[in-house]
Amino acid sequence: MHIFPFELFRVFALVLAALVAPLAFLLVRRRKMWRMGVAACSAALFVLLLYVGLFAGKATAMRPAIPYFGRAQGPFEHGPELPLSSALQFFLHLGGFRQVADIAANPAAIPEPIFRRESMHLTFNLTAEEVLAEVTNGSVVNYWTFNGQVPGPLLRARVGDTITVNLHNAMSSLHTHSVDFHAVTGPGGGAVFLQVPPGETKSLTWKALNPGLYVYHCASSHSVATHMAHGQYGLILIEPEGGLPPVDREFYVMQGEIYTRGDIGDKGLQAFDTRRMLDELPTYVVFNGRVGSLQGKMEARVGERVRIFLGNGGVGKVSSFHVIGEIFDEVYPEGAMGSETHRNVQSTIIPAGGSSIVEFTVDVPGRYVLVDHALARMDRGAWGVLEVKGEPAPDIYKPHVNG
Ligand SMILES: [Cu+2]
Repeated sequence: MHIFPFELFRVFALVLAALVAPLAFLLVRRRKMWRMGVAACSAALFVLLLYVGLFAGKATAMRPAIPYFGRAQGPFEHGPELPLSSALQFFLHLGGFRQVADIAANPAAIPEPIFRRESMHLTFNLTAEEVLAEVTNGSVVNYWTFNGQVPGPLLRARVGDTITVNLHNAMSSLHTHSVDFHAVTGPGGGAVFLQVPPGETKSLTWKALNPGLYVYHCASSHSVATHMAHGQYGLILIEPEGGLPPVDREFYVMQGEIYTRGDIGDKGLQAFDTRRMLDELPTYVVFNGRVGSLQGKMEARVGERVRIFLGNGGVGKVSSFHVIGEIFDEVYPEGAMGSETHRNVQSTIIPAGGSSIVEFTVDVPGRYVLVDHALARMDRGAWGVLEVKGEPAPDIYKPHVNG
């Protein structure tokens, strides 16, 4: 994994130029030292030119998220910017972050359905961990995760269950992390009590009162959005009494955005861009944390019924989820349970911080491409493939060879 810290180099270049320039000025004023003065001037000029040459093309490189004398308008003490000390700590501890070969949650890794009649007490262990991983070939991003994957694991419980969550924050983390479960009834969805500094663990027990498919996410300072834009989100399914109707295949797909100072496909370590996040102009829009994350992991056979648990970590965009060549026989709009489902739907909306469940039977073999139908986002990475194998069905889909 190539993680040369261009961002650090940029900061050093500026600091060096800032130090050398006044030194040069002082030396030139003391005439005896004019040779050294000229040398220092040249050095400052060289550093400045190098800086301009390397970074002037980056449109957002010098734009602060909030103007230098401005103030964020959120309810919290902090704005969305990570403090400079945080950036320095990051580069100093670069070697201490675990490098994850594949950040993507496996879309087929789903806990077993729950059909039991009685409610029970379940325990879920989550670990907040800051890691390094590729968002696409050669582009490395500092992800903040639950359990070292994006999205965090799909958790599955039943309405009426009592759930204990143990949230551990890895020793290598630079930030306090937390979790807000949208399935929790109570202050902060748990986040009020689950603010966990690095190396510590905190626990909360809560009762699942409502069935549905719910987002959980980190809700810690530097704005909640900053933590979510680093990848800290996942889904928890609270099954209704008696469970969901049985299907043949279940998958777990969650959309999210990645904001970097570099542009699409830029190589090396990519610094987080708060301004882009505020402007809601993501560099990448992806399913399960990275470009191509679902490749080779979503398969079904002709005649099988498929269910996809969908979520959207955002942090800025609403997803118009669509499977090219399929019609959703059934949709649980916004992940809601207990009301009527929608039938025969082409695209379903997944709100930022919300969910949806789609079900369909696959009738014709082939490759079915999952997209956000705001289709320019495909080129930012929002696509995946469901591979359907089996016998052709010419009564439904029959290609003709003409001429
Ligand atoms: Cu966090």
